[in-house]
Amino acid sequence: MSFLIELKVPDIGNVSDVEVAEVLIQPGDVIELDQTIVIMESDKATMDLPASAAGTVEEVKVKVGDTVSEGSLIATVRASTDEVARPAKETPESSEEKSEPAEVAVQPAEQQAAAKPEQKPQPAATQAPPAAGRVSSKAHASPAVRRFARELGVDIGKIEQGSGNKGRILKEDVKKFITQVMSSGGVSGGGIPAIPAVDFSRFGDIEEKPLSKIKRLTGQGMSRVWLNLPMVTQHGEADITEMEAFRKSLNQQQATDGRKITPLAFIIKALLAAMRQYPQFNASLSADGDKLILKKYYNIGIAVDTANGLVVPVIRDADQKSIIELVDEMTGLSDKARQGKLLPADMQGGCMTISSLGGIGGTAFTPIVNAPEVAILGVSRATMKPFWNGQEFVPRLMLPLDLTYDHRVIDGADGARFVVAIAEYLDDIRRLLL
Ligand code: CAO
Repeated sequence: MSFLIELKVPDIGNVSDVEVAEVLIQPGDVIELDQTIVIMESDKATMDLPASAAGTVEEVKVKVGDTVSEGSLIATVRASTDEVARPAKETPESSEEKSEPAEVAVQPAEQQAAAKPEQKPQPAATQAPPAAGRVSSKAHASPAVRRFARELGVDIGKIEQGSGNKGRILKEDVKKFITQVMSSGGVSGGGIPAIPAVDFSRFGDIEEKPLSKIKRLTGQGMSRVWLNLPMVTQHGEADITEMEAFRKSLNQQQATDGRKITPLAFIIKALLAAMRQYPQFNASLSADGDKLILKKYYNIGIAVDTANGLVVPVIRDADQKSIIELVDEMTGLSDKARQGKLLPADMQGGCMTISSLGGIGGTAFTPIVNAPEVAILGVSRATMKPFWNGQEFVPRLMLPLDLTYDHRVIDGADGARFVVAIAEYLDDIRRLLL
């Protein structure tokens, strides 16, 4: 004979509207008596709610974030007669404050269940894997340790073995877990498994070379962005045939007092014009993700390749600078970068970054957004291409543009419009005067 049992929140003292912090069961789970099924969190304490009956979970009635009080239905469990729990005195285990023991509201199912033919609880043959982010119910840890882990964003289910009695997970184990994850590349969150260590010397001679501080910090920053931002790269092309003719003539005529003007100065101008046209690109998402912070200033970061690694000095108020002034500032900043003389202030306050690989080569790439900026413009090497003008193919110098954007802020259509706008400004730089 089987019964449907309702697992309810018992008397938890004078506390009501307690938040469900973790749900450790799902339909089909076979649970044991006293197994923690839900963790609740009040202002003052974390409480484990133990199962007052063993059996197979039929329905889970709460989810994380719900508020519950005494009598709230947590789940229904199907149990056979011999499994039906003691309607015992039980109370949620509190990590910080003890509630008075209370009667658990175990309601042996509706009498109709008794009338049903005997049915043993079936262990779910194909149990669903735990949902992403769900804490393993196998983790053996006190509520205080669970809360500690939760506050640090650690999925306690990922800690295989605790160092406490009978493998109980202690705070030290949580700290050790974090250290391990951090030292394997600083990648945490989402419980991403580390890349296994390999002894490469087994396969041939090797040499170990410590990473520069810049490279290590860049690596951490890139991993953080990669894990936090849903990024899309929009590719485009600008016809810079006329722009390049003008730029080269400037350089040839020594019109710039010996300065070498590269395409980058014009690309900065075109980017600024597009940012003015589409202000959502000159913005950052607030830390809570609820607001877009639109900036009224225009600071452009330029990725500079140095012997020690990548750095991104910032040209402040770039919108107020002429082509010559931009060239001077870029030259000054990239020299400073390559001599390792940039100050932290030189690299702060950027609104959008340009990563130009045009001097090196390549046809396209997918740069990573320099968050909290919302987009980055990648530039590859311009090449001559046959362009169909409606009547014939003509040779045009085409500049590849790769815009990576944070898809939480920028829609695909806006991404495409933005690239088209930059291309139009570069196609005909007279538009920059408008
Ligand atoms: N297409 C064709 N030629 C280009 C070009 C392009 N898109 N961009 C630059 N060039 C040419 C320049 O005109 C110059 O030609 P000359 O030698 O004939 O005068 C040559 O390439 C070298 O330019 P440059 O790279 O020295 O100068 P720049 O202003 O274009 O770039 C800087 C300056 C600091 C951005 C660059 O030196 C640099 O460090 N780039 C690497 C950035 C990087 O590592 N990005 C990756 C970051 S990961 O996302």
